[in-house]
Amino acid sequence: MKQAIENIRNLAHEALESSQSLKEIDEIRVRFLGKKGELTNILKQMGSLSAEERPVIGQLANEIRAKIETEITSRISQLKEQELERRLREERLDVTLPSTRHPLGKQHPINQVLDEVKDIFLGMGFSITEGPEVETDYYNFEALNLPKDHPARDTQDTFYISDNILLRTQTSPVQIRVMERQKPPVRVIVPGRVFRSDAVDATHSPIFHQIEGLVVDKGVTMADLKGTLEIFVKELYGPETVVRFRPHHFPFTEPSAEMDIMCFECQGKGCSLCKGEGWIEILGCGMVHPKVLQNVGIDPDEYSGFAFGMGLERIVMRRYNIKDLRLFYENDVRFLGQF
Ligand code: 2U9
Repeated sequence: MKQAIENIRNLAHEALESSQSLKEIDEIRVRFLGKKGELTNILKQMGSLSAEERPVIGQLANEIRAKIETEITSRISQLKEQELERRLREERLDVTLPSTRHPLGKQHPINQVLDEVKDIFLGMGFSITEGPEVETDYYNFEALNLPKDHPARDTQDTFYISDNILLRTQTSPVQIRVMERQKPPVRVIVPGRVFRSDAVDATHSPIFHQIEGLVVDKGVTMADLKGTLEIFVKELYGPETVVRFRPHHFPFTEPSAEMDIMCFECQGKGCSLCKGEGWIEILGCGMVHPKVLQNVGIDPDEYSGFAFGMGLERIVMRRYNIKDLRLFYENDVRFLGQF
């Protein structure tokens, strides 16, 4: 029996040495050490031994079992080590290899310029406010000195949802809401989408973006308006930018003006960018109409204010000499990827 046990040790050793998988090792363990394993079978015959032989064989058998188990454990870690090395070898990442480029998305050009404009006005102490796109006739028109039958209403082809509910045609209703809930001083800019049932073409879209601004306080003058807007365009287009104000009319401001900058393409000589004008219209502005202040319970004899509004797409188109506004919405990555 002693020899048989020695044989088992040798057989187990050889089998483990040539084993190539954890599964194989497990089969070897079962074959030799399992309930019906060869070593177990031998031990079952211990009854046939003499009293002096039994402890010797017993001890030898336990030694061999321990040896086989130790060899199984080390063979398992050996195979695992080899597997790891193989994977490290085969899965070695050559970081110098060019990776598959995942084109990174970019901020939409309109949002890029919007953030620039926001930063400029935040820098001048303005806060940013937003408001509902679905508005009432009162906030979008009445409160802005555009009574029901006012002709200017027609200039703005409005999406009416019902008699009194519409999609806002400018962000001004938000400023009305601000003045209702916050007494002067007020110093806000209001960016957002506006809606006009214009036919889509190279310069018109039923949805576009505006930024409007409002300052209301004691003693606010046209000079404050001109100074503030001049700083704005010099920040946006550069310190050498030349501006001019042309008298204009808006129902919600009096006096009103439109502000142009000298064309940065032709320095005023006239070119395709400025359509030969030499000047590029940037925004409309004016002193808040006293009626508008009264509509929100602000006494125009005590307070005054200025307001302005600009179309964002227009600003971006001028900056990048983009001729067709539809490019902003068609999500053509060849176009968007340029910014
Ligand atoms: C209040 C009072 C006055 C906002 C203003 C403009 C002039 C203006 C146009 C720019 C291009 C609209 O997108 S556009 O077509 N807007 O020219 N907007 S003054 O005046 C206000 C706003 C709110 C309470």
